[in-house]
Amino acid sequence: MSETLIGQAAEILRKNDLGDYTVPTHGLYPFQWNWDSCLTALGQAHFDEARAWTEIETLFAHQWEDGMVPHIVFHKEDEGYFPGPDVWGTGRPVPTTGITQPPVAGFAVLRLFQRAKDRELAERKARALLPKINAWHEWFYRCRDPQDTGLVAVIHPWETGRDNSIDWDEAFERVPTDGVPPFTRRDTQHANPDHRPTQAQYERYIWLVQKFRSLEWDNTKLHNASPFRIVDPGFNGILQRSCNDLAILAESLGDAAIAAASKKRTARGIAAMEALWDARLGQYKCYDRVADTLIDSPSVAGILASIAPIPIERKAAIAKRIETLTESAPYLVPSHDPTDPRFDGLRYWRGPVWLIVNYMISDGLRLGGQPHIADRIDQSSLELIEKSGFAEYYDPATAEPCGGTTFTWTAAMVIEILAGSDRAAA
Ligand code: 9WN
Repeated sequence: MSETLIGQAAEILRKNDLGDYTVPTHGLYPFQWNWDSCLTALGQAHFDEARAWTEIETLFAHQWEDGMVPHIVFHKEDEGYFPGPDVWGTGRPVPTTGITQPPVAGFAVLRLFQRAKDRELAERKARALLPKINAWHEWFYRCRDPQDTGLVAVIHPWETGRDNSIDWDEAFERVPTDGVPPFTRRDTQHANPDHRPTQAQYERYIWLVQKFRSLEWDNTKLHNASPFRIVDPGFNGILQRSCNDLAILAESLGDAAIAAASKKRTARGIAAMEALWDARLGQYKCYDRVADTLIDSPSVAGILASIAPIPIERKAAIAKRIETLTESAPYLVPSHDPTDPRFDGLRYWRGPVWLIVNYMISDGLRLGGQPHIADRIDQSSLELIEKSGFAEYYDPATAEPCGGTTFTWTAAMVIEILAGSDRAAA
């Protein structure tokens, strides 16, 4: 069975491979996405290590001078996606968006490096990527944590990768829609509109893009100018894990300065995360930096934070929290607590299960001494695939496949779960 699934997953990676980058799926997402590519490389490496390094190198070839790594690189024109390069207007030689995405690169690159069979190639590639990833991390703390709190904010829901999460509902009320011209969405032509964000949310997404564009994408201004500034524990947890992993990589490659700076960032971030902990729920919560309040929304962000080297007792509490979720979600891990009346099991990040999220949570909990729940999460991931194929996301109650089909990072995660038995050793 596992050989067949690995074969099917590899076929999807090949089908979506455009040479030096991979599209998440043809039609719905015809460009290169940041965190998709980094996680996809983990799957590619099982067959072709050189190709996996190229996936990440291509992304970093479009890093901005200030250190930011953009959320989409628009390598080729394609009318099938909205908003395209003309809406973003970032003025880059190869167009990109002007916002970023969860920084999984440090985590992915250490994993590629540690398990590489071609040591010479891995050392050369990792050495070249090390200062670039470090510059990205440095950018985060400089531009997205101007008050030096140890935690970074996102300024657009697309940055979190959890675009229409219930976490943003109240904060999004503050984002206006005036001045947004009429537009034609393309996502609803490729996927069921009931599985996608609403029109009202899209108008606010575009308002924010227009606002940042009016500031010429100057990252010294965007954070304070945005009416949407959220500290997301999942996003910060990923950043902390990547800083932690970059420190390990830097030590292996003999770069003491990057190792020391990365360790410091990790330690400060993890200490600051304590302010987001909800002891009653047993998970972290988002913080609204504009309203200066914790957001009362039990989403997977506060569980995903377990990817970071947070204290062992926090991981144990999160494992318990997931046990509780199994009572209302036959398939783990729902992107929102099904007992919350706002939960919607079919609509994108308001309930469905995503395999990349499962992979990162399972990895963090396994490393934190919770192998039992990590195994259950992996098992859910595989059951979803066996039942419903390689979809973008799944209903946690019925396993109904939602969003795009033949999905790249879903396939990459299946290969990792079945073939990446060394992953807990990182
Ligand atoms: C906007 C590509 C991306 C993922 C995100 C997911 C979705 C895009 C969209 O698809 O977002 O970035 O147009 O809906 O939410 O996590 O990276 O797979």
